Amino acid sequence: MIRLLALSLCASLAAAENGLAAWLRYAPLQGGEGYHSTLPSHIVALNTSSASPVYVAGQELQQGIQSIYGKQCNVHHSYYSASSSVVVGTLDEYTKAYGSLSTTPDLIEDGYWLSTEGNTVQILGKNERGALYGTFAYLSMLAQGNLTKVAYSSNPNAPVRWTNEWDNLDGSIERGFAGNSNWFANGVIVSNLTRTAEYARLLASIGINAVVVNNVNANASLLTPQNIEGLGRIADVMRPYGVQVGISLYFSSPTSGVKGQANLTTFDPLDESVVAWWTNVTGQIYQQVPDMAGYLVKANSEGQPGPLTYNRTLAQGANLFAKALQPHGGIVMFRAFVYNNLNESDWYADRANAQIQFFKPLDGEFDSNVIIQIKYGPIDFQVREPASPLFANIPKSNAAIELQVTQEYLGQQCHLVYLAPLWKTILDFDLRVDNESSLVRNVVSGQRFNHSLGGYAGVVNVGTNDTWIGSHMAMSNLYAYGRLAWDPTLDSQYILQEWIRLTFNADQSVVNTMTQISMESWPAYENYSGNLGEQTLTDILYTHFGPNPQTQDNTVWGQWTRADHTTIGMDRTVSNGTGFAGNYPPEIAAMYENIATTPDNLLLWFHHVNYTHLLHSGETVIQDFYDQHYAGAATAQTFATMWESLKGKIDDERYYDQLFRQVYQAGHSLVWRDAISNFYNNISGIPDAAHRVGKHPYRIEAESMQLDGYKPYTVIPFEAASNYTAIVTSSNTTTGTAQTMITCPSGTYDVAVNYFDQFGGDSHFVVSLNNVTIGEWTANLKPWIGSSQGPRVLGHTPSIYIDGHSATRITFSNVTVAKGDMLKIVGTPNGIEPAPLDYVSLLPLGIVD
Ligand code: GCW
Repeated sequence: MIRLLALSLCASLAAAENGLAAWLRYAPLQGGEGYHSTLPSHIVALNTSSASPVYVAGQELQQGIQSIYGKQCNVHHSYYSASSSVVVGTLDEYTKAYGSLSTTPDLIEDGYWLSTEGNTVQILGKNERGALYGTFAYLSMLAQGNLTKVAYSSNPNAPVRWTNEWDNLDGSIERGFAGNSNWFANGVIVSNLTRTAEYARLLASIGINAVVVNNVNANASLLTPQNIEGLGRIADVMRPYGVQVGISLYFSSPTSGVKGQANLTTFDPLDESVVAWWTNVTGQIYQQVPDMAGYLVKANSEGQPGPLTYNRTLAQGANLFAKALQPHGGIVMFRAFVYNNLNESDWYADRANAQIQFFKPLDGEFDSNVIIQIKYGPIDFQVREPASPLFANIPKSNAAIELQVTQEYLGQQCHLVYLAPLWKTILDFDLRVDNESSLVRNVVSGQRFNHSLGGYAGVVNVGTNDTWIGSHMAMSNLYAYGRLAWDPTLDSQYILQEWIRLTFNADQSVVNTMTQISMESWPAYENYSGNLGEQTLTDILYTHFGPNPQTQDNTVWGQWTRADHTTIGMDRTVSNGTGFAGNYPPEIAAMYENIATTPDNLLLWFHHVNYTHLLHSGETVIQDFYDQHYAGAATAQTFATMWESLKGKIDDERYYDQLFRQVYQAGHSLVWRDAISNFYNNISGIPDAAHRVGKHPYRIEAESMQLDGYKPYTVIPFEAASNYTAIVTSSNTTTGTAQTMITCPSGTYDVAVNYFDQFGGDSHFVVSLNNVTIGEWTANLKPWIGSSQGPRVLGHTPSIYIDGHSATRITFSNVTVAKGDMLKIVGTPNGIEPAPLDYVSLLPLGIVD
């Protein structure tokens, strides 16, 4: 039971809360002075080298205790006798200095022992890194005002707890929504690595032990002597935090003409010259980075080269690197994300089967330092997927799970989606291999199939933005990722509340409000994007951000829904479909094979059914689609209003930044709701029993207004605009006016305007009633480009089109409107953006549509 200091509730609202300190703010606790006698007076950090994690631990303790409680402690680096102290070091060093503990804690690599009982706080690691982890655990308690007496050991669930960063050498980040790379620019590694060190510190505090610094879509020129030297510098700044560097490799590097390296005519993994090339380059890297963690390889996937070019197996490809790394103690993370383009007219084709087809036959052929890195679901980081069956099919191989902290398909940090509950559905899933308990988390820890290697890879994609990944609230996902990689049995809400107390404060209403928003966020996003196992339904051919369901089908990418006028869903049964369900062990295969035992939330993932098919809930598929999309968007509206209750309870800087995002999300969730509902309403022809879809009594369509200098515009995809139509100015230089007389009863209304904010122009809009302006704005929710950033900037991938990504709502509240008033909108185009407008809603207070 955690006892929090009563006074911690009023943690001070510190200035300059830009997010950079994340959960390591060490915010002063008001009244902290009263606890000085309970806190240590001396810090003993048993290492004198300033580059060692134990030394860093000493500094952190000093800084934390000073900052949180205002107590100044001296740091000593060897045995020191004091009546009250905290000693941090490896168990071995401690024993040498202070003698044995009465009972030796049972520690594995990276594990720690933390005791706050008695006069001396002991923080003892199996290794230095463990000692630092224990230090952060202790500081987390202190920062939460938790001074309870504890004595426990903590060991990581798995040895591999890495992040993957999809940073390109030019400084851009694939699927990054928070600015440019902190470590690459213009093809080389930057000289100022301050943020890189700060990132390592954050990662150490949640138990992450390595960072793969470059994109899996790798570039051979990472391997120039200059860049290898740069990797050494990155490793040097991360090492004091116990964070190792790993790199992604481009499989055909030997033939890529890498400057300063030999250029071969083949990259065949069995060719001796290729083996020698990689052995040599690997040696060069270990010269600069003696503790390099290893390589990450994406081969023969999405256009990347690989061993299949030479008719070699993926195992032969992986083992090429494994052998080069083996003498140095490095690991190969070999990605299972391998698939070919497919033809949708083949009913039996299924991208979800690809991993099994490629990897299952190779089980037993991978070297012992290869880990197969498997995305949590068989497709690609969708809002809901079943656990990848590959976890059950390669018992002789080491396995790791790949999670995505960056919200590529889940709102790109512009929608709040707390991901821990999603990840837990996979980690806690029991695959029933050999009819025995086979939780995914026990497979990746190595426990289930007796492997010493395994673990976690989290795609984070931090950028130069102060918030690290693009929004303050999204950082709960990075925190949760680290905490779950350490201990996947932790509860999602428990982790979240720890994060809230550290990142904001412990005020009960702050904790409760943020908890409610976060815990409702994934279900809400699932409901308004793609429920019933229908995937995220975003635009998979363009930005992966807004709605565009038809992009799923008629492509070679295999993320099909197979929706037609009467039916929808992928038949993945063995009896009549792609056979995917049969990839699971028998108990699970039987569950998914049978429509009656398939959970509703994965129905369309496994079965092709009529829109009128009845769910377990008793509702039809189509009606449930409508209902859930309305329910999800309705929930998203409440996030903004709940957030408003935090005014004055957290710092203004982060309050306003997140409020801006919640308002944006509330508006964009309606875009999602309408787009998906209209799309399926249109294709199925089945009306919404609740008469909502396509019926918007409060809306005035822009195209139905009296237009001058504006003209109607047919939006593609049609469902991204109300009534499928928007208006745009007649040219990119002429101002347009749309007006209409108000026919609704006089009263007070919220006036919502839906417009499109394209990339490539900042149009200006003025809304007036009888020529009295009620609001004006510029459509410039700009995405981050280059290094320009700002607190009111959205980080999602931009769209140059009038579509579901650019569709945006702005609302002016409590406007007095009289019947007969003239509502007028004047739009001034800018750049490529022709001041596009969709509709105006006059909403009686309390109504959102
Ligand atoms: O889903 C796709 C992403 C790509 C990514 C790929 C992968 C790095 O859209 O951006 O490439 O997955 O995971 O390899």
